[in-house]
Amino acid sequence: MIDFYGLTSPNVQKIFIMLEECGLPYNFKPVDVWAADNHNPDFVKLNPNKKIPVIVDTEGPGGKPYTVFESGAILMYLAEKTGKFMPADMAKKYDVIQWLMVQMSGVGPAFGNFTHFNLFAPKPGNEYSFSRYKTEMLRLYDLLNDRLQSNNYLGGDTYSIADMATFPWTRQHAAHGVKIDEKPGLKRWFDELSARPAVKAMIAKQNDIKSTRESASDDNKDRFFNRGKYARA
Ligand SMILES: N[C@@H](CCC(=O)N[C@@H](CS)C(=O)NCC(=O)O)C(=O)O
Repeated sequence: MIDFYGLTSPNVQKIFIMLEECGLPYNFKPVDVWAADNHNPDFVKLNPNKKIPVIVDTEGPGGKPYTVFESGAILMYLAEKTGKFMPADMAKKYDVIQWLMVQMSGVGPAFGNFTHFNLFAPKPGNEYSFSRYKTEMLRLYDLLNDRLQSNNYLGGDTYSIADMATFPWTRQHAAHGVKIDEKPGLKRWFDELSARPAVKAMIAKQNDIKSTRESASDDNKDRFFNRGKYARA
């Protein structure tokens, strides 16, 4: 059994997709980051970095419980555990890992920072940061589209954890100012993945999860955004 700690963000959506794709039984355990649940000592024992997602595999290596944090590491762990969605051939496997790393180090941070400066940062006064992350995000959309014009999937011929990691970040393409009809590779891939039963299951489960994002206290918002009394600079 997998205990799966998360809420609704794209990094959590990836793990829902993988668990559903693999048909692995799991217990979802909500951690409301807008209510600072991720700072509870019991959660910090699971992830000292205080972020979701986290999984605890009660039947991990050697039959012992094993905890994994960082969504990219969780996807790789589940792929290795099940032998699914990561090619065995070394070159093909590293094609997948490279695109997984593009998501983890590029798409996630750039899209996340764009959203922060678009929706949450004070305006005016943050135009430089907004432009920097919007430019990087749009550059990455072009990169994904180019890759998907010449390959069916990000890792190459087959659907893999690289696609599962990236798809949730592209769901808000319209809000990101991207006209997906003008990006044929991205559109074909996005439409195909949207139709997968595991992706539909993830979206249905997301819609049922309650978070306090809209009603979070000013203190919890300040802690989440590293500002106010939590700012270090
Ligand atoms: N690189 C991490 C990022 C995880 C992450 O940023 N999680 C957010 C989800 S909203 C979180 O837990 N934020 C709470 C906080 O930083 O206090 C991963 O991919 O798992």
